[in-house]
Amino acid sequence: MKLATRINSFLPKYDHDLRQVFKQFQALGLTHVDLNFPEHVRNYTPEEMKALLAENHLQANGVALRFREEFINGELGNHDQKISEQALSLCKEAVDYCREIGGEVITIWLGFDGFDYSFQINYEKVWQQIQYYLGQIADYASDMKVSIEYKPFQPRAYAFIDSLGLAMTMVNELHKPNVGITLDYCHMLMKHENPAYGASLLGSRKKLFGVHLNDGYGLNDDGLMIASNSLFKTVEFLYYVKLHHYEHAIYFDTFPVIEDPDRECQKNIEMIKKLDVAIEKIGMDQIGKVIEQNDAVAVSELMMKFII
Ligand SMILES: [Mn+2]
Repeated sequence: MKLATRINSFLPKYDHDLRQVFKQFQALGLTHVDLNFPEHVRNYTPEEMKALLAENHLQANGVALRFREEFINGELGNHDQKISEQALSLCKEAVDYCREIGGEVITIWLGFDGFDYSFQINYEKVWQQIQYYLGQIADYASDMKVSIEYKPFQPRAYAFIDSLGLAMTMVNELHKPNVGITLDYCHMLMKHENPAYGASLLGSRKKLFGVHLNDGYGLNDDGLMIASNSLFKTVEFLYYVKLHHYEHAIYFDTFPVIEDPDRECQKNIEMIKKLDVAIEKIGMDQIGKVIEQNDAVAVSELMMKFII
């Protein structure tokens, strides 16, 4: 199992020093790293980063774009196309960096593309503009995967690509083999989506390019420890992730603020391994048979097997 976690959760404890953080990652048993671009890479050339990863027996899963203040009114879909061009340049730099450190996935979360008011944006124009730029990025990153991470809202009142449905529509209209979707478990709960449903549809279509695992209560991006609130939803989600042989890292997108990040991460690792063993013990085929019955009582019986 390829496992990664949120670097920002560790930085405050380790003097904001990636060297110390990666050492901890290795000690915890993590295998992969997702770097926020540009903030995590600012002080490291690709060669230095590659060496640092190798030193700690870690591999790059990929880089995740982080757009800051200059993009506050939109990134790829900004009304001012000069700003969108800057966003595109940043994405291309991220692609170059990712390639050089041996990463495979460019994750793009368009946090500022969205709207707060009625009549604020021209939806169709923004849709076409975002699609155009995503296409440009996909062509530039033709040897890599470009993955759209969606979130329903925050920081905007409405995100532009806010759901599995819209993300899939964008991917389908783009029709590029290297563009897919990252499912963030908490973001899905915020949209009242069932994470497993998304993993099933995307997995079947070979479009599941990223998994951000965490937990929450649905109203917020809570970033809780995995399986802490919705245990069975997590199990169902992992079942489909396994069923479709998801090949990239599972990234714990959790936000320990009060908790010690090492202990918190250790529990996430223990939990996912335990759940994996439990799924194997019951058996993928057996779970598949229960699904085929379409019987809620049989499902309840299955759930009890997980807690014995
Ligand atoms: Mn995420």
